[in-house]
Amino acid sequence: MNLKLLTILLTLALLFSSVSLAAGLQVQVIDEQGKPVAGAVVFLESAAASAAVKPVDDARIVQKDKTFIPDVLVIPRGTAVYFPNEDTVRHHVYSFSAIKPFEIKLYVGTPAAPVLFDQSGVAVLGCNIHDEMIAWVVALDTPYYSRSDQQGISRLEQVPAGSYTLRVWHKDLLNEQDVPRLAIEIGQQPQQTTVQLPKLAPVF
Ligand SMILES: [Cu+2]
Repeated sequence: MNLKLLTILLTLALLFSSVSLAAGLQVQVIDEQGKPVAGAVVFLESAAASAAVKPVDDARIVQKDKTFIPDVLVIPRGTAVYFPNEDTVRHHVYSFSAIKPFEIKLYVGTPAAPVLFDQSGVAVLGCNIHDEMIAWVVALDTPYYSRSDQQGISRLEQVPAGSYTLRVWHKDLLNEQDVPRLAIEIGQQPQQTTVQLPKLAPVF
């Protein structure tokens, strides 16, 4: 085999291997009336996705001006979350949610120990002092997730080919049963789909 042919074959091999990793999915999230829904958490679940989960570093929800920032934190299961208080008033962060009941009693500054979210699911957080403070930790059993933008568009890149369940969570969904569960096949080619959410009911 001559060198030129070998070079061409190697280039083709590299090209195809990068294509197989780069299969992307674009999802538009819309509401009952067909309007774009921003801030939805779009994710792909499968046994292989679960096995690929790795915690991320430096996940945090800051308290500033008596508000949780961000109000929705999306993390892979197994991630530890810090709760620094940047206000001068004290906060008392807690959750009664099944995946991680906890409380961090009245404090200022950053509590030394982060809270480990080792199970997947959604935890609703509040502050014992300020009733209007609310946040959600969405701990996912997959590394393949993204948030929808103002146009309701979310993009999932670098998803390995395979069979997945496409799910879309939003903080204004009434309950867990309303989270769609759609079978989807991810192949070598980029694809697009639309997910319509049932009735949304804003908490605040
Ligand atoms: Cu507070």
